Amino acid sequence: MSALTDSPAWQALVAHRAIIGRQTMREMFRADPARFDKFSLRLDGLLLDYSKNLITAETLELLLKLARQAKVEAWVARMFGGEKINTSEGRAVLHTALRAPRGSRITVDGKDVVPEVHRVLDQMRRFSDGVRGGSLRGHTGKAFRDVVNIGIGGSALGPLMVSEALKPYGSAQLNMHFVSNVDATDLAETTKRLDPETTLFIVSSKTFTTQETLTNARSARAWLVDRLKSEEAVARHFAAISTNLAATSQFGINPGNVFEFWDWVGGRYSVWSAIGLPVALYIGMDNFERFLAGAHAMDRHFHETPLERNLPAIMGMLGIWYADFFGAASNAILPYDRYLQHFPAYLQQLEMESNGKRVDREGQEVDYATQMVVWGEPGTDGQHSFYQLLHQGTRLIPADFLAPVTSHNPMGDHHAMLLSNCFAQTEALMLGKTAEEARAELAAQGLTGLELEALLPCKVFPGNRPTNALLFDRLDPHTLGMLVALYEHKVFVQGVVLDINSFDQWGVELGKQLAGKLLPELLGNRPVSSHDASTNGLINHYLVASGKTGC
Ligand code: G6Q
Repeated sequence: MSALTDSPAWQALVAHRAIIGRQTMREMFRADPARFDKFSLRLDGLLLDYSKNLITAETLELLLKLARQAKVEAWVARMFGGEKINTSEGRAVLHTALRAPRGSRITVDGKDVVPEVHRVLDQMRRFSDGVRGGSLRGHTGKAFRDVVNIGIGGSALGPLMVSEALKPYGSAQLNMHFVSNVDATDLAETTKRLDPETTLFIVSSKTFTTQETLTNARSARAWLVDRLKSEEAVARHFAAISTNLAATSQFGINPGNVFEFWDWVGGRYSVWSAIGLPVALYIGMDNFERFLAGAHAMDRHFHETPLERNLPAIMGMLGIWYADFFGAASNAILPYDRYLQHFPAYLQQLEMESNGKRVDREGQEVDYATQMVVWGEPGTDGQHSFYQLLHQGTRLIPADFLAPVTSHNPMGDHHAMLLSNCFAQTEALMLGKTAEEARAELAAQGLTGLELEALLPCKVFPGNRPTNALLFDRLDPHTLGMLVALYEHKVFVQGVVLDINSFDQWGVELGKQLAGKLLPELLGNRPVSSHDASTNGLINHYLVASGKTGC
């Protein structure tokens, strides 16, 4: 047993789990009409209803004891204070500094980073105002109409998710495109519809060494130079965002179009930095700053609020409750808002790359579950496909339902219908349908005898399936900033309690190394025998089938 699973707080939860296992949420709600008031929290326009969870007041008390045993509050202070808590990379973790107001002071190695952050934000404002206002134009003097972000992972998912989520605030003059995959189809299908004279490329890469991004950037550059018949055009049509300024200059990007960020910003936490430039271009810098302000409001809440009323802490501990004490292996993210269609994919990276680890901070293999698989789809679409498994499958899948009170697109009763589906699903997942209820329903439909008995088991829903509901007034920049920061801090709480470094990603680095290793063999024309039989077989099949080599 590890120190964590052997600890009093963990063992108390193991014992408590057995008691909770004998209760149902149905009974809990029946016994306590004030359950919603007890287990819901409000922050600005955000409501978290966590009353439909398999918890009692005692459960929460025990979960927060575990959080305190792990010294969550002290770790929060260490992160906000710029301590190098990303130990395997020797870095501070300061995405919170990216949304700190002008004039605050946050130091790394004795240096206040806030002025640097605002220097780059000011540069982003000048650039985005210039592009949106038409003073920054392409090589032939035309205003930009299309922006193509070339980047992958943390340098793509954030700008993509936020641009889509804040579409109602987007410029009607600019079309946003995101090219991430090294599959040439991504770039080819994007450029097919573009006019090079009015296209701006943004190459986003923290390291500026990522194979996919640099390959796409080189091909985009060749496309532009070929179409505009000018090497000089690159200076006006390319911008770059990176921590590696030497590499951006080597690539030939005009230094005036290079936006810096810092090694204390993790890729998946970087949308608040210049990596958010495509967002700023699309929604304007004032709205981008509202997005930052929303995140800052959540930072303050997280930093200053006792765990009992702390949204990220509560959500984080509920996740641990299901992953480690109920054996839940996955967590569904179900936004009832079309604009949040990329939110599940965004959280997939944020959560799974941060806490998908198998050793603790001391390098010991853990004997408890870490990150659940995160997945999801928007709204009622999911109801017509995978919700079946949520209701009647054999697995317990805690789910987060997210929905706006007000739609950006009021149209008849659409929004009331959307929300009625959302609320009804959380209710059904909690209540289920007993055999008696199902029997009465079937009897009312006129079924009797063997026919009724045969159908009965299929009509029973076990219920007792936990959900969180996050309601917000409207999906505006401030609210989205709060939501994203809420999940970032939830991940942090879980990482601290599970004794994980949430801020490295060696699994991603492995992919980067492997990609380069095999490539020469595919580019060559000699059969290979240096790998295992399967890998040799795949490479040799490719070489033969693509006509590069004989049999
Ligand atoms: C994020 C990860 C990873 C990274 C991409 C792109 O936290 O480190 O998703 O963002 O691999 O890396 P670059 O920005 O360096 O190109």
